[in-house]
Order: sequence, then C-alpha cells, then structure tokens
Amino acid sequence: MEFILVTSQAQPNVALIQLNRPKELNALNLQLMGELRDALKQLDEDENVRAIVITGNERAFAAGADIKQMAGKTAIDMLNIDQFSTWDQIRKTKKPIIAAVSGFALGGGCELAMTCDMIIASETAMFGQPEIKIGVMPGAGGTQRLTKAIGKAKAMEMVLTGKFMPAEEAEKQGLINRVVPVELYLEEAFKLAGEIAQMSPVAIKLAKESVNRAFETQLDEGLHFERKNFYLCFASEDQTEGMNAFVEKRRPEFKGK
Ligand code: CO8
Repeated sequence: MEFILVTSQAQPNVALIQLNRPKELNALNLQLMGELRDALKQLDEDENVRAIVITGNERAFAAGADIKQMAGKTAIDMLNIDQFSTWDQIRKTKKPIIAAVSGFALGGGCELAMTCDMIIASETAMFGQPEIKIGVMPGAGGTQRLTKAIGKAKAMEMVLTGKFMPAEEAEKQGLINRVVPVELYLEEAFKLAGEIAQMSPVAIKLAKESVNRAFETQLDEGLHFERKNFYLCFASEDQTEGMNAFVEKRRPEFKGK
C-alpha cells in the first residue's frame, strides 16, 4: 500500500487506517481509494478486528478528491472510471468505522468522513463541500448525507457557497459525535472503538445495518441522482476552468458554459 498505512491491532480488536499523502493534504486519488477499499475488505473479514478507525494527520483528514487527477477529464471519462463502485464497496463494510478527523475534511474528504459511521473531531477540524468553487458539485454523497445530517438550509448554504464548518459548529449541528482537543482526537476515537469492540460482533453488525437502513433506501436513489449530475458537470467548460484555475493557483472565471 502506497497511500495508506494499516495497523491491524492498534488496540485490542481495533484496526487503524491512516490516509498517507500528507504533502497533498491526503487528496483522494484513485489509487488511495482503491487501497482503502481493499484494506477495509480485509479488515472486515479479519475476525480479530471488531472496529475500525480511519484517520489522516493533524493538518488534514483529506482535502477532497484529487483535483489534479480529475482536471482534464470529460464526463464520459468520469463515467468510465466508475470510481463510485469503490465508494459503494466502502459503504458495504459491515464493521463499525469511526472517522478521527483533524484539520481539513473537504469535498470527498468530508464525504468519506460522513460515509463512516461516527466522527470524532479535533477542535481544528473543518468540514466543507467546496466543489462549487471549482465548477462542480459533490459527487460521493455530500448532497445527500450532509442534508440528512444537518438539514436542508445549512447543507444548501455549505454546498452552494463552499463555506467551511468548524468542528464546534459541526457538533452543534449533529454532523459529528464530539470535538476534543487536538492532542486527544485519535485517543478519543480509539476509546469509542474499544468500547464498541467489547460488544457482540454479531449484534454490532446487525445494529449498524439497521441504523443505516433508516435512510438507505432513499439514499440509493439520491446517490444515483447526485452521480449523474456530478458527471454532467464534467461536460461544462466551467469544470475545466475551475479545476485548471486550482492547479494553476489563480481565480477561476466561470462563464456558465
Ligand atoms: N486535490 C489535489 N491536490 C490538492 C488538493 C486536492 N483536493 N487539496 C490540496 N492539494 C494540494 C495543493 O495543490 C498543494 O500542492 P502543491 O504544494 O503541489 O501546490 C498541497 O496540497 C497543499 O495545499 P495548499 O498549498 O493549497 O494548502 P493551503 O493550506 O494553502 O490550503 C486548502 C488548504 C484550503 C485545503 C486548499 O488546498 C484547497 O482549497 N484544496 C482543495 C479543496 C477542494 O476543493 N476540495 C474538493 C475537491 S473536489 C471533490 O472532492 C469532489 C468529490 C466528488 C467525488 C469523489 C471522488 C473521489
């Protein structure tokens, strides 16, 4: 594995996955996501593992999908790459996953944290869906999960302005479980994972499945709708302009084409 580190017994019955592209703020390229999918599948099958913690580093959980990798893509390229089958596989993990978030959790990074079952954040964590600023929109569940977590008005504002939400506010809005000082976020995530790991693995699996079921039937339809619109963004000149502007470190000029 090049872009993630896996420790299968970080604590008794608890595994840790660390996203490890620190220079790129853990931008989620295709390889990293593939590695994450494979690691989760293995841990899900390992009977010594009962709970999984996913983390980044202090500066970034993940600053989103890798814009440099996506910048030149067309809608059809995006459709053919079919990166969302990886996300779907991650979503199917049966064991509980806790995201331990510090620093940036943006775009795909925020979506990855929300795909986990619980989120423990450091006081420096920043959540956001800033895709709109680079001429696209969330594509890995952001419009659906954020709206369900914090309600339409707040989600709409975040998705349409790209504004970040600090950890304290995210806790108030119900997006995350709790905020702790930066030196404690990983420890707190382990504590929660350790508590869960003491329960019946069978009951935990069934309970997780049932809680997810509370919104999953509508979620499937919502995710499908979101994906089509996300791909459609790649048919616009604004997507090319927005992503190239990011890569070239300048302001984008959107033309509505
Ligand atoms: N993709 C690629 N590279 C990135 C990304 C990214 N998302 N984020 C940061 N980087 C790189 C920067 O380009 C920079 O690299 P370099 O030194 O080579 O120029 C390095 O990481 C450090 O970043 P900055 O210098 O920009 O650090 P700052 O502290 O000045 O700013 C920010 C930090 C605010 C986080 C800034 O980097 C930023 O705005 N990043 C982009 C955030 C963003 O727009 N995220 C959404 C991406 S699109 C998306 O996630 C769509 C998801 C839908 C589908 C999911 C499929 C996987």
